[in-house]
Amino acid sequence: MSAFPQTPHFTGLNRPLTEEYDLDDLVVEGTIPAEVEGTFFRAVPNPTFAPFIEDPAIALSPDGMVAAIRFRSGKVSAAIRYVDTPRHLAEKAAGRALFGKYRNPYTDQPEVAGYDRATVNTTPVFHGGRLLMTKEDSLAYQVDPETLATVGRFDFGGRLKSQTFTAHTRIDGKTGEMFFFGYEAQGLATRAVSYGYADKAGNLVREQMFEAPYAAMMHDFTVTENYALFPVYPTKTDLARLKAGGDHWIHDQEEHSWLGVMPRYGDVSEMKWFKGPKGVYSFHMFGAFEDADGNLHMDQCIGNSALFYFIREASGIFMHDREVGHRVERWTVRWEGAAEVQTTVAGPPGDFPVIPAAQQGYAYDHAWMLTFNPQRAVPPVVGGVGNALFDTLLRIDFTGKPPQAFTLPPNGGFNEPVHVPSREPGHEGWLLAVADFELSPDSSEHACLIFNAGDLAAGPVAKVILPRRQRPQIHGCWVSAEKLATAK
Ligand code: V55
Ligand code: FE
Repeated sequence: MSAFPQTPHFTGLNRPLTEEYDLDDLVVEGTIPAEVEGTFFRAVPNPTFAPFIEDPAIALSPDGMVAAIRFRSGKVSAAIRYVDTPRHLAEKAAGRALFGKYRNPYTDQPEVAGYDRATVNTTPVFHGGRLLMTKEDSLAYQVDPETLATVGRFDFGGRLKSQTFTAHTRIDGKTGEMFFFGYEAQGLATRAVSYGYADKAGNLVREQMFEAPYAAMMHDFTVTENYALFPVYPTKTDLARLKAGGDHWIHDQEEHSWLGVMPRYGDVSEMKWFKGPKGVYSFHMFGAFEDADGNLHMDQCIGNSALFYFIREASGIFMHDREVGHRVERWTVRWEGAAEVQTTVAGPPGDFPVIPAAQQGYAYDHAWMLTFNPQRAVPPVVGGVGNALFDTLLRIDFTGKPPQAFTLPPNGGFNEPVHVPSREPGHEGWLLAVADFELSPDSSEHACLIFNAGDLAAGPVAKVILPRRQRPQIHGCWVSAEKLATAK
């Protein structure tokens, strides 16, 4: 096995994990709230073999692993497993990397020509009794929530036409329907976007195809009670570039962003395109909602260029992270109104926005996200896709109340939190987040911290010690014990 490059993508907190494991009876400091009963699933990409080709976007390509932290009657256990995709199994059998650059099959070894390149390394989703591991460049894979064993590729029993399935579905907080999309849905670099939804039980109801203004990285989308909103930002792909062995993504600073809006149960022929600002990018939206005056509002973590430095560099955009102008921004449109989005700054720099699951599709007045403490002078801990972990968990209030925050010690970084609702009226529930602490270049500590979601400044109410190494997480999801009992 060849050695991993000694770059930040493969060293420190990002150094590869070499085991799968199950651990019982974890040590807990403090008291786990009785309402925290269920499983916290996390997508934790892990590079199994050293790459054989230079790739600026290598950080997006590691094999999908799923990590579970299970809370059962005050006892906590943890597990981590690979998703056994054909790609992972082929490389494991060969004992070396066979797949080349991020989303470029023209750079693969000849023996895997035509293979499913899925890594499903981005988001665990639980819907209709199924745990799905997802990534936007492929279909999802179903995983057994109890054993974490891979069930297989998921396409609604052969009914899905799209070749891709987003890592950001939206599950309506009232109806339980899952809305989803897939871009490059008819093959590499196609403008085709699939839009569909499944009923509460997980049955596909409808799937349609539409064309995006250009073939772009459409990472997330939103729904309101009556509309589906598809943001398109100018990080673009191109088939000729891929065939020449080039990079999947080049950011076009001079191109407009767009917001496609259609009735969520309607026909794609009803889509209206609203023009947005030039050159901006957002990975993640908080959510979207309709107000009493017929406006549609969508809140997002946005910046003035591609948000990953490696995509900016590959695009010839030499902009330091400080110059990107990260912020929370609200986009507002009216179905019958002007053909441009109105923008309003609505919060600080940061990412990984979370709203209560019950508010998905409906108005929310507060949310949580990760950010950097602006008072801190030391550089962030190196880790994760962007090589910089957020040090602060933040509650932001859209009604004008001041934010609340909790900052880790200087060697710590947060992964995306999950929200656990409370049954107590007026209680904002609980937030669970894994914190990674760097001790030295080759040692680290990890813990799952539990906060009262309405009182972050009080610090964690409980801390679960994770005694073995973790991998930096992309996204996570919380599945209550009640929902786990519906698993198929
Ligand atoms: C992101 C992550 C991805 C990806 C595209 O966090 C975007 C953003 C881990 O994979 O493929
Ligand atoms: Fe994401």
